[in-house]
Amino acid sequence: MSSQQNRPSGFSTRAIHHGYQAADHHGALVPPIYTSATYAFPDVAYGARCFAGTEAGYFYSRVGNPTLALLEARLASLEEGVAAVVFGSGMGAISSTLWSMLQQGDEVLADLTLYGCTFSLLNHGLTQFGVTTRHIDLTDPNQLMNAIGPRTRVLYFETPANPNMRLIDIAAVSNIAHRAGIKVVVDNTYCTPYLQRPLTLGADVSLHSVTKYLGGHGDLMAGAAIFSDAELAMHVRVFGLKDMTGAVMSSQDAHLVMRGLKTLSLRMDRHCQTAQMVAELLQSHPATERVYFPGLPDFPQYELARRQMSQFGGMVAFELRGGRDAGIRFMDALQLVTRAVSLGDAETLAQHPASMTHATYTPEERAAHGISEGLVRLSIGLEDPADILVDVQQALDQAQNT
Ligand code: 3LM
Repeated sequence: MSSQQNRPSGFSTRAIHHGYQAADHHGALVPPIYTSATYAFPDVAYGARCFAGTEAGYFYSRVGNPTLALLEARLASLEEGVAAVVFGSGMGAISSTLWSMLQQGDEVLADLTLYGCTFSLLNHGLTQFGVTTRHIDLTDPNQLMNAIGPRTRVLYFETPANPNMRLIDIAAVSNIAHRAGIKVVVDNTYCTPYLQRPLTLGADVSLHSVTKYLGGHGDLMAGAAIFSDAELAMHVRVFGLKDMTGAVMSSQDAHLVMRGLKTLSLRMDRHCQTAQMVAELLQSHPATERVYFPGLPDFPQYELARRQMSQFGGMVAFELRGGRDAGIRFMDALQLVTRAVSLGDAETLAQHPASMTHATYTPEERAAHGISEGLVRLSIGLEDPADILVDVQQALDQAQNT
């Protein structure tokens, strides 16, 4: 959307307005929710053209729906992509996209650390169909140069990675991958397009668990893929989503996501500010051994974070002296902070990756992939910062004293 004098609208304005004109909908301020699964054809020839792809109309909501289409246009605008496809969950987005991009015999190169279910999809799921994955340390782009093989088709990573906050230099690795003809797929869930736009740095696909910050209220499951190439987006829609996974988002959930997007920038500013305070508290407390937060000046990739992200995010991970037992004592002592997986909600959440989100790795795999058994992960919420800090402080004190 552009406003007066063709000045491009800012991020928050597009998150609220992009793609919708109330005048086209009886003046309704909030876009309608189209719940219809199917669509009436004026005649048989029209329906046949829809199925042949020569007519742009809607014909079945697994392939396209006006409410989902508005959300897709908004996400494409926010990520600065050319097209987006939404899904019923983040895993729906990831699996539909990868299923569409890979064939038997192909190889994925992935960073060492990935969200647990993505790791399982790559190492236990796609392997059943002859697609293999090799994990390399992508924090060193030189490793990529030497690792690309004749079967490599896709480079896949998260930045920051769930749960240990490794950062990958999107521009550097995309450059190397593209010279070898390899597509770059980035999971941008932790940042959202408000903090980081992978497509502008050279990636081909930016993926989201929309369940997290984009929805923002812990009340829906959804996913999205945003593309720099309209042809790939169409292939993922009409093959990956329509024929392979069927992981379609409901239009009621699309409505809730658009409601969440209206406050995305406000929420992210607050998540980031409070996370910085919590990370600094953790770092200054004698109970902690190590804190992983890109906004701490001694974070090993602090400079990359400043270059690639507009703020440092709302996720913090740390290890306590005393390892796993101390971490569990800390979590069990929390009173305000909720013990739960997921992230990006208004509520501050604490979870233990080794026994929860990353239980899909064996203990040996976790050790090899940089996920320690004592790691605790916090998703910093929107409560009053002082209340979060007091709770974290008292739980740290208790973890240390036992
Ligand atoms: C979690 N993560 O607590 P859905 N990509 C990333 C993610 O963090 C996730 C997905 C994709 C968590 C969920 S663990 C059982 C709970 C970086 C999800 C998958 O399918 O929408 O859950 O997204 O870290």
